[in-house]
Amino acid sequence: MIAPPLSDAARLAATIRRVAREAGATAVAIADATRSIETFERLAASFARGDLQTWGYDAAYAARASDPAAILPGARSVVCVAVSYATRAPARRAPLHGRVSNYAWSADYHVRVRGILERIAHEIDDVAGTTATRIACDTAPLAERAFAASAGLGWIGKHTNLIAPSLGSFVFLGEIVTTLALPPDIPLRTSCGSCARCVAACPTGALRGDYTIDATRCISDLTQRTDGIPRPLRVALGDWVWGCDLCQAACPPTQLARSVANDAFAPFAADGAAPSLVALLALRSGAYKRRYRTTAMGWRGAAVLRRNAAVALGNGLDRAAVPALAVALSTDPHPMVRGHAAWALGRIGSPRALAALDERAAVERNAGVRGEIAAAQEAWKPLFPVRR
Ligand code: B12
Ligand code: SF4
Ligand code: SF4
Repeated sequence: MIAPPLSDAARLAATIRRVAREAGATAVAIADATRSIETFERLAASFARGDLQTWGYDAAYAARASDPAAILPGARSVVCVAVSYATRAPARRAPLHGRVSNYAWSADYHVRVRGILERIAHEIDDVAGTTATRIACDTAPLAERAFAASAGLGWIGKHTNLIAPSLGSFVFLGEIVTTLALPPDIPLRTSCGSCARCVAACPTGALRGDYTIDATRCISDLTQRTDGIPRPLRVALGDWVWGCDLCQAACPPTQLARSVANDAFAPFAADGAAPSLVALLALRSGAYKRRYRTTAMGWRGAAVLRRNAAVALGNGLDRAAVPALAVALSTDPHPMVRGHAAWALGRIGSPRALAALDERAAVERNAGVRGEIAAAQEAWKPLFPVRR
């Protein structure tokens, strides 16, 4: 039998796939750029519930993110790539060391994924001539998971991440929106069925089990906030200082894909995945820029990492952390860090920790920090009523 000739669009799609793989994409698929009403409704419902409160997304954002034409007038196709960042698990963690999520312990993925996308976009320009393209990887209002799912790149799990067949969910996404009409791929017909392991693994109850998330409870969001971490959620953070992998680590398709390892995303340094919390608590702006500017942890500032280190030290319940926390409480220039150090000292609750709280209570002027100190002391009052 003689194979029918490929149309120009199909030939171009095949070239795009080849170039994408050569450039470093682990998987590539194409979606129609038609506005998705289902995506709009899901996003708008999530924002109306307040799930993404910390991100300020609203119905207008939902309308833009579900319509590629909002970022590129005349958009016809969305080329979606997945870049695996699965890497071998780091060595066992040591006491007084925190935990950084898989996605942030190496070179900033935005840079790498953008490089791949730019190469594909150049190819499209070269081959197709007058087409317009727009690149997206966290940088444009586009529901990246939804378009990747509609391209058949994978399916959205109850942990809300896109799971790619044989790669699992440890994949970054990136898209090229183009005015070129390319033959779209077919969406997968897969769902989680009765599995709910990710829901059980989530320590904060962020996952509802209906493919939605209350992101205000997600550790990934909490560790990136620039204001305080709500007191009732601090214990659930455990030793995470940036991001969280627990729901994905519990996910069977992701576990099955463990053998896939992309060395481009291996930890920068031994302490990249498990940094010393005492060192992190003392991190100042200059060292922060040198150490973290080239990672996905390099955009919220040093004080956020010091705050997260304080919480993780409090959760470690190790008295060896008390001297460093006492120094942070009395000298850190940022009230948010002093406040969380007070919380951590209260959680450890050793005589030295409680003494540090008493000493600072006598001189602290910031009302927020005074409130944190008082709350930390309060917890111990029934045990030591004569102390104060
Ligand atoms: C804001 C944001 C966050 C927030 C909110 C996360 C969230 N789940 O919404 C926080 C800070 C918590 C976060 C955390 C993480 N993020 Co984030 N994040 C984003 C960002 C910038 C916007 C996401 C957004 O609009 N959320 C709003 C919700 C309502 O929409 P959504 O999750 O995109 O998709 C929903 C709809 O598409 C809808 N949907 C639409 N059609 C359909 C059809 C069906 C059948 C179903 C079931 C659902 C469905 O369901 C989806 C799930 O709720 C995207 C980049 C982008 N522009 O898309 C990256 C992105 C989603 N994040 C990413 C990553 C890697 C992470 C983390 C894994 C990092 C980490 N280890 O800490 C965690 C995962 C936490 C989790 N369980 O979701 C990747 C996800 C890759 C993947 N495989 O899915 C993205 C795509 C960045 C990228 N370019 O690679 N993130
Ligand atoms: S990333 Fe962590 S906190 Fe967020 S939903 Fe997954 S398990 Fe829960
Ligand atoms: S753990 Fe189970 S329920 Fe959660 S995303 Fe993975 S397959 Fe789906």
